[in-house]
Amino acid sequence: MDKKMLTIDLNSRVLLDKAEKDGVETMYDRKLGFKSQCGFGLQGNCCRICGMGPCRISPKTPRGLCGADEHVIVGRNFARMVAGGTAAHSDHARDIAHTLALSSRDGNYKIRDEAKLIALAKDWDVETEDRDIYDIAHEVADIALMEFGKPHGVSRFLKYAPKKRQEVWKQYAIEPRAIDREIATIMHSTHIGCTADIDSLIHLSLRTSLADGWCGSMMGTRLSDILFGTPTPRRTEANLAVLEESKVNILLHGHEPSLSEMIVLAAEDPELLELAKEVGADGINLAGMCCTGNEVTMRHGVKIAGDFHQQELALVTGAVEAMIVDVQCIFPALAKVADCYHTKFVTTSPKAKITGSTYIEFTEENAYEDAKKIVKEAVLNFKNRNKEKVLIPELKSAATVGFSVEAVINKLDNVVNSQIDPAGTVKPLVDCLKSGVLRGAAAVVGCNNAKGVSNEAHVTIMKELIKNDIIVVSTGCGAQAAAKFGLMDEDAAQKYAGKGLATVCQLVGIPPVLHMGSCVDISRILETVAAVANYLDMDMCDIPAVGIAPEWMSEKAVAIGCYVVASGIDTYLGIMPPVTGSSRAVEILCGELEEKVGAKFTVNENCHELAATIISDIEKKRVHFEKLVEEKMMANAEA
Ligand code: NFS
Repeated sequence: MDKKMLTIDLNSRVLLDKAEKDGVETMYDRKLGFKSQCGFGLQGNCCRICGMGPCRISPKTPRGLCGADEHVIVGRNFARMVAGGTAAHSDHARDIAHTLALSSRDGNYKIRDEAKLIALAKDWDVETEDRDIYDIAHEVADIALMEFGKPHGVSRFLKYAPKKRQEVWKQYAIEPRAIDREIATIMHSTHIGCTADIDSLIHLSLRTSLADGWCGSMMGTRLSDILFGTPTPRRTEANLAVLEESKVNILLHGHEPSLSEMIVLAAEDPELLELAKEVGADGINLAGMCCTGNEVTMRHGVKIAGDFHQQELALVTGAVEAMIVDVQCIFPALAKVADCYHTKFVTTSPKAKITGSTYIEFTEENAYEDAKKIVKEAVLNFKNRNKEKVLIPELKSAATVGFSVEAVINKLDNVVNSQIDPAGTVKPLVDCLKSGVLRGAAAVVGCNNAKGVSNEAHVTIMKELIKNDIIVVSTGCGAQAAAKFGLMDEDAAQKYAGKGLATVCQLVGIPPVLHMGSCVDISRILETVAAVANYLDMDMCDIPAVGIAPEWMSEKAVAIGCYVVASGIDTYLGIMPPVTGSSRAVEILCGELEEKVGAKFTVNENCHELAATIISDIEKKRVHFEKLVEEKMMANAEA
């Protein structure tokens, strides 16, 4: 098989040829090298939880040594994926909370969105009158940090969900308590000799996932907005052609805005710009990958170099002076690829050290100095670039990014309502959904997965949805696919959207696919659906909105899928999770959950079929939604 057929990105194909010539191995070579993947692992019924194993379940050996059957083994493995994902998102939030605790008027980290801080402080009963904003920030940070280990009560963020949804969580006993407690409970319950009941394992998984969506992730997003500013729409460009031959190219890859925000500042430092001149460069060019890329493009318009599957290929351009990473989604293979070029592969976090990298520790206490040191390394490396090895591919697309909940609401509201309600409401969005001009809304999110063709499912599904007047919001590497393929550009609605959506986009001045940020920012999507449901006095499961992860791959994505379903939003996956070893697990996840939480999973690895199912399901959901709307109108008229 030609490995170039494993991606639809033409820049990636050019660089795969170059990698071949340069003798560089990439993920695509490794994929072809694997003849087949382990069937037990794929189905989720290999148990490595205790030292008697691994026990692999088959018709001949239907139980592990302890007697655990396929349902227990699949369920435990699944629950541990949810715990892993929740830990990753939430630990990110914990670091942001610590950063907020360090914020000061004359320090590296300042408060950029005072109104958001004050609102959160009021929600948490923190005194705000006549107090220094930084005192308020520090108290809020302390309360946020308590959310990880508080001994009593449930997440403080649950109250932002519609009342009816909160009732569902209470009734089904999945209100998440402290974040660390939920993760620890899963690790305990899945230890050898604890929970041996698939229903219970999925129940625990949902509760833990809600500690991610409605606590860790939501906290990460809120506190990041407070510290770094709530994103507003801005123009940018996407794909590897954003690298510039004449400049020092620095790639930011990973997840933590506390690092990337400082690198953005350091890259503007006159001293370093002068140094760049001295080494013969025309300046410093920053570009982002994965979720750090999303954070800095949302807030600064920093260009998007590419997505998860392009991290090695970015280095194959031979034009990158430094790849700076912190945590999550970083290929250890980058060390080897960097070795073939002059690129410095700089790791910065004690949580993610990688053999073969240059480790320069970044601490929030010494943030700016650390960031300068890292950028300086990159600038000094410019002179080591081998011009003969440089190939920057040609394609890039323009995009508008930066759609926070506030930005979405204000954009829509300004057109219809500006004189009536300057603060903005979701009414225009609701009206578009009620009238059917927009048939529904879909969040298309998540990673790239080597099980499929890079970007194919994302782009196919998004195009199908917008053609059918379903507005798409996107985060994570899915958002980067949309940006790369022109779906976030000004003319995208005219080119690809159905009449209803195109009209709305033209009127409002938005693309048909809205970039809402990084994966923790899926909490922005939850808040948008919650706001619509609240406005209509409905539950989230009544709204014609769906979640889709066409190319998901990480444990974080499993946690996200679970909390989106637990929030009442039907979720569609383009890659089968490792649960097919248990018929009961599939029955619950893809069926029974609907009775309990009002939503379920649907999986189809054929992206065309998946898109068709989603569109028809949204139309079915509309029948229910329109009936509810009508009932409410009649009730109002009678009253
Ligand atoms: Ni999300 Fe971000 Fe990308 Fe997937 Fe990785 S970057 S947190 S996990 S690969 S979307």
